[in-house]
Amino acid sequence: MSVPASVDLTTLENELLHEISSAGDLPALEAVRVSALGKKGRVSELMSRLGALPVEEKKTFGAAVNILKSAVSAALDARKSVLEASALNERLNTERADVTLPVRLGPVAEGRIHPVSQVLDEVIEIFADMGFAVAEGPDIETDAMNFDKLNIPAEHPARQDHDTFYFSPGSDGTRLLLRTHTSPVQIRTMSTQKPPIRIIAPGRVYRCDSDQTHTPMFHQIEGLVIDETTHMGHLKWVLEEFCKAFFEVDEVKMRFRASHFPFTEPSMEVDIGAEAIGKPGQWLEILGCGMVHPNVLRNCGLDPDKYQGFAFGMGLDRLTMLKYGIPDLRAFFSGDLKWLRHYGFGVLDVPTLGGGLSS
Ligand code: 2U9
Repeated sequence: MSVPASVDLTTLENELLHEISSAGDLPALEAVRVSALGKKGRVSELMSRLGALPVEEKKTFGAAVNILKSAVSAALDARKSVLEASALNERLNTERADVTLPVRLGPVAEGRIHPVSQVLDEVIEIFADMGFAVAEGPDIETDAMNFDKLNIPAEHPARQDHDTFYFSPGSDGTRLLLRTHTSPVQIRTMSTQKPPIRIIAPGRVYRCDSDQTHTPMFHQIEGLVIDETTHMGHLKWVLEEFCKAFFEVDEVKMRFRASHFPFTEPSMEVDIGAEAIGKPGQWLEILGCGMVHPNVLRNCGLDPDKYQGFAFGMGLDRLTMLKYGIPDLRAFFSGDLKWLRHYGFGVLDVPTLGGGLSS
């Protein structure tokens, strides 16, 4: 292969120098550079043809292409300096620093902790102080973990109350579901750990229910204590200590009403005197609880003649609304920044018992 006579280096140089001087901004100049000196650029193409030339021609043509390349490079550099200077001038002329503007706070001061996260941290802090560990489990569960082991067999009416979201059955016929309560976490704990057990299980739960006071996903916190001599006196003491610490009051009136849950026997619902949130004369239902049903203990491999204990459950979202006077549950999940700025907590306001939970 030889260099065609039509390759006129002077014409090419003139063309390229013209393109360089016409480039109006830095991206346009870069495009010219690539089209001339890039791997497949017009000057680089010439270089790649050198190898095919006879020795004498190679020398003269090679030298000429090198001169062209240097001229183009120098022109590119010069134009780049001019364009950079004018870009800087343009910014200096148009951008202004207004030193009278208020200082921006930055992410740590401006970010907000969601009230439910804040209340979760408060509750964990209170129970940690009483020796409870935090246990967690999967949101997707089996029928066995969510219902059967909790003494809620297939035909049990409580299954209807739970408005369960089911997945399509797998090839082996098993149906997974979104947990309707965090109780499977306690089942998993009792099945794998030897008592004494003292845990709280916070997390998201799901029920196919949506109106002013129900959302399809909400937050629960449940607790479980299992030991050889645990009794209802312990249950009442733990819950009273919790309520006093959570509502940040010295005394709290509590009312235990008989109730029924398949997984506890006896079972109770607990109301507190609404003085705790500044509404004297009223009662507020805040949680359910009971002594763990012997069937549940057996289902987890524990001997009910040796071990016993209590469990309780409460809705974190409801606790949050009560403590912080937030009226609308649905706003919790709407992602509205205005709402979060109003009801949210400072990133550094970490709740501690010593420093005050919410101050
Ligand atoms: C095991 C054994 C027993 C957890 C309990 C309640 C009572 C209860 C509700 C409160 C408001 C659910 O969010 S809510 O709608 N919960 O009333 N929960 S006893 O009992 C258990 C859990 C696990 C193994």
